[in-house]
Amino acid sequence: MIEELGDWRRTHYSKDISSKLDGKEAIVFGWIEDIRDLGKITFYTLRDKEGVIQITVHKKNVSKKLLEKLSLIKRQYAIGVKGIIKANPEAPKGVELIPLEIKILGEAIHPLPLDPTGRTPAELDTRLKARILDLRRPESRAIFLIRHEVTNAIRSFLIKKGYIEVHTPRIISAAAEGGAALFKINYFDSQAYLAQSPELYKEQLITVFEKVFEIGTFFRAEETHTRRHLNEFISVDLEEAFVTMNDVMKVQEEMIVYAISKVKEERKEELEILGVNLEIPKIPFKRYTYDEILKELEKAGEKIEWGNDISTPAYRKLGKLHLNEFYFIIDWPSKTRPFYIKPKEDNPGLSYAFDLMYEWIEIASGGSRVDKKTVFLERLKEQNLNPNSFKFYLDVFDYGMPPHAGWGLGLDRLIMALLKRENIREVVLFPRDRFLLVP
Ligand code: AMO
Repeated sequence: MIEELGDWRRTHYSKDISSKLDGKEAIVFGWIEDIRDLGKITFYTLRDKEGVIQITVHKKNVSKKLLEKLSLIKRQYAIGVKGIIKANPEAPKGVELIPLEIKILGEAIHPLPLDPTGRTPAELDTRLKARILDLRRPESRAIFLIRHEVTNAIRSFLIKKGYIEVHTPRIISAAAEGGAALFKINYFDSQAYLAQSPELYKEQLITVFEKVFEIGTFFRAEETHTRRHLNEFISVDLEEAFVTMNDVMKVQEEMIVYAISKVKEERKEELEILGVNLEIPKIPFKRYTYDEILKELEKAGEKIEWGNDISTPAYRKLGKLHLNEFYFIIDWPSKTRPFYIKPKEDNPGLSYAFDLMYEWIEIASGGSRVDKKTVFLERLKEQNLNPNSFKFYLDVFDYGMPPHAGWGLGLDRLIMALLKRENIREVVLFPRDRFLLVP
């Protein structure tokens, strides 16, 4: 028996109901989290987006009609309650709502596929299948409220620093991050791809706006199934004209410190629910050269040939040596980096590239960019890429390309690191990997 909302509108969120409002009437909406029937009295815990309020029913004081309706209610029903606020030192937060009238607005089937109170623990796989119920668990909700805070802090920090927010295309004609990991799509009579990053668009845009950023979804057709890779992820991208890698690394570390301090200020309750003690890292973050990291790894028994990328087991080892630490790895061999990264003028085997790490996880990468057409063409050749595919970008070199630098930061990975979650899927609402396309 589902009712209409009619002219009922919320007067208070749960958090606004206090003992000071004793005797006042209120309309609240939400989901029934818990029901405790003690015989003469029944307690309902109603949850809305701000918290919980206790609805207390003294059966002998309630009309038969209301009692009948109350008897239909089960956990996770969406309901509205019109009632009188009552101060009661024994109730949670010293206040409860005594119902006069209720509306059942949405029913829930039982048994539920997942216990949204989290009292019956479930594996991540099961949780992701019933994700919307899982998101009602206090821990899941806390993760996404913190994620919202971080995104908000990043955006306002960058805007305050004079960066312009842009939106680049998701449907593109050529790879910017290496051909292997592209999703192909049919685009009318031709073939197109889902963008892996905004790289070559943000680089063009600095010739107009000088300082740009984008927060958006990007796609990688990687088949690897790991705890830190998804096929769809959110990247925070930044690009700036007339600066070098060191300048944008500074922006990045300051932005992270700002976001962490905002979370500490605004989301104490959520951090407590997650049992996370966030520390504000000191800046500047440490900078290690690729060579220094190789030496450190060798000492720890992990030999990497110079010129190779760092393997996952080696990263794992690094994580143990850099506990609780954000750090940069700089001066990467050019051949390990994409074609748009600038080789050093005096030593082209090395590049102006950096990665930001947290323990063993790469959070971001970036660098100074190739700003000369001849060098760009050479880099394409080195990486066996066809210059015709990049004509749209090569043209920009003929319109006044300044020196520039930038980075891309995986938002999901940053949240994972800050909240010490083991699996990236925990911090993404509806993660996409090879095996997860639904929900
Ligand atoms: P890169 O390919 O290193 O660089 O990506 C930047 C950051 O994005 C995140 N990331 C991912 N997160 C989850 N799942 C994935 N499959 C995934 N792939 C990448 C990581 C990574 O550090 N254009 C450059 C950036 C730049 O130079 O501006 C780029 O895309 O946190």
